Amino acid sequence: MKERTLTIIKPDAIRNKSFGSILQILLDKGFDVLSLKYLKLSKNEAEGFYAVHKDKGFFQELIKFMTSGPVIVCTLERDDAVSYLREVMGATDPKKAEKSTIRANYGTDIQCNAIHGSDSLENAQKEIHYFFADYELGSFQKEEKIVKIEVVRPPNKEERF
Ligand code: RTP
Ligand code: MG
Repeated sequence: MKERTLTIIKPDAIRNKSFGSILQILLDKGFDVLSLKYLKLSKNEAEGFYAVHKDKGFFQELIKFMTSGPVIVCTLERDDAVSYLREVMGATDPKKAEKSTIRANYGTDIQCNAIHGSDSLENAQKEIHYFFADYELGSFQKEEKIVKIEVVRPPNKEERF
């Protein structure tokens, strides 16, 4: 069944320029992007978002990390989006993540692990609305039916320069 989930491409993946590859992986895995923002979280916003971890020993470090630079926040849609995104992301600690996962390939350590994904359908709803109003969530399929989309081939490397 189609579900929506929230992902955040974290500051480490923006800094090391892997965010383009990560977005492409998500598209290749069949996720539709319903909304996307490039923003820098304030301390308050990061603390609110990760409030569930406020009593954990790593909380202050997590907030410092998540506010250390811009992030990309996206609403994704796909069959079984919540659990499938977690599978594609891999374990929290990139060293323990399955080989082909995003965190194994683009994460550095248990904190700088490149990507966030909602951990339940209920939290996905809350997290999506933490960043996006209903009117900002494009309906991918509906728009496809009414708008004739002309697919233009992107230029290859030689043509671009
Ligand atoms: P996320 O919420 O970002 O998708 O990550 P997760 O579910 O895999 O892991 P969670 O336990 O929810 O932890 C949230 C984020 O906090 C940082 N973290 N640091 N230093 C540490 O021991 C530690 N543990 C967690 C990571 O950035 C983790 O993704
Ligand atoms: Mg989590």
